[in-house]
Amino acid sequence: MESWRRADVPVLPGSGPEPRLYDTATGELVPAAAGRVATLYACGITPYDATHMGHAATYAAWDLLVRAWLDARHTVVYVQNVTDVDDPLIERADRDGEDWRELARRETQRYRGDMEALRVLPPAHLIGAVEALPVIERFSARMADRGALYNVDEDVYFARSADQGFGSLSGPGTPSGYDVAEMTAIAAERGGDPDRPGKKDPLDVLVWRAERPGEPAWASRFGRGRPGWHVECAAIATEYLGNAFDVQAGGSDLVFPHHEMSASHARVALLPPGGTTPPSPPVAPTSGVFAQVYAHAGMVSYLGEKMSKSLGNLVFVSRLVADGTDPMAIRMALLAHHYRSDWEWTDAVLAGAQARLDRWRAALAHVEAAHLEVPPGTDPASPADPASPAGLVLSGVRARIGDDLDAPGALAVVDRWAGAVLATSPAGLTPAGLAGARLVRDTVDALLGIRL
Ligand code: 5CA
Ligand code: ZN
Repeated sequence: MESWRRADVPVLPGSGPEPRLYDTATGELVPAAAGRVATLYACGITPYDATHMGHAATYAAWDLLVRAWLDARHTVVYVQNVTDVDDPLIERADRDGEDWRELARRETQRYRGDMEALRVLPPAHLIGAVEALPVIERFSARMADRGALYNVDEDVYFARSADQGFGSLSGPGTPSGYDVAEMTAIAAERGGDPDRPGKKDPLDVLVWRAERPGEPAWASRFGRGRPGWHVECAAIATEYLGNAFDVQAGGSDLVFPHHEMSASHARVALLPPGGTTPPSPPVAPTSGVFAQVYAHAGMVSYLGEKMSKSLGNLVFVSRLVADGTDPMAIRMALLAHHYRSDWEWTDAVLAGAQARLDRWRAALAHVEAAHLEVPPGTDPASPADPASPAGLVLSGVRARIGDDLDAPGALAVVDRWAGAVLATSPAGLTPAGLAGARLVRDTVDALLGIRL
């Protein structure tokens, strides 16, 4: 499906450091990309309601990664799915007496607008589950050919016993360290059906759901029905990024079962026919199949609970913007929290972000208002004096973002510059200071996605 429009990204002098990310599977800080072409799969929305601050925070985090990669002179290939057919979408459409396709179309379009407003750079491929049905069927057929699928009535399940690497993202020995009992409890909360009779293992997941009356269904080699959730991402990610890619990203609610299962599906589907998965333990997730690094964002809560479409405690990007909030203040509010921490959205968070944005803009305006002239021949994209205040902002922001996307640290770097500028009397401002202010403006735009 169509992605969204790309905001301009100023090119900064020199190049940034190789960004490092915390890998959920190993607990280590590792280079996010292995080669010159950096590849990212970020799990996308289920479009049955508008983009809330939790979604926005998660996508803003991956946007920092994309921007840091571009600044480190990588070619970036970014893929995101849209779960445009799934239980919650169908349930919401039924509740509201709306066609599920129309609901998905409208909310996906609203999401595009929200991402544009927040200056989140678009993925090269935004892929809906429905348009990817042939890809998902082909991928599922590979799992079937390797003997990993079985039926419960007409529904098709993945036997996790087919993958001896199962658990390598979140199981025993990983930082999450979930045992089977914990996995079973979490699966029940997150769309799984551990108690369904007839399954070989409570943790086996649905790959193809047979048609139910009144539900959307498509013909396939598994009969008429629709795909399960985990196979959707496994199939789309490998189709567009290849068998191995750099980063899979999502909120921490996706660690298990979603990302564990997608990787498990892929290990099985990508085996040579007749093969078995490598012995366990341990099968390192860096074994060359699927994502090499797993990045997870913390949960944003509101009124004391995780912001969630199913709970309904939501603050929507589109509503705030329609009410006159500057999207850059929203983005500033998101970046004021480290992407891996859980945090709570409040009015005070937004007010603080607006004040910070105002202060940065005031600092820029203060320098511009001195009517200085940048000396002729000064190229705004030429390497700045690294020891100048603006040069220190550039290197400081680069260093903080390159270190596991430390946006709060980066904001503090810019705060110090703004404070120093605002404390300087107009007589103390210099032409070099004006060139520097423009470099800070471009740094904040290119690396943080905030336009002053
Ligand atoms: N379509 C699937 C992924 S394939 C899905 O989880 N959709 S979603 O609309 O529920 O969530 C989209 C993204 O936002 C996911 O990465 C999810 O982890 C993240 N997310 C959802 N709620 C929150 C929240 N309260 N805080 C932070 N991130 C959240
Ligand atoms: Zn996904």
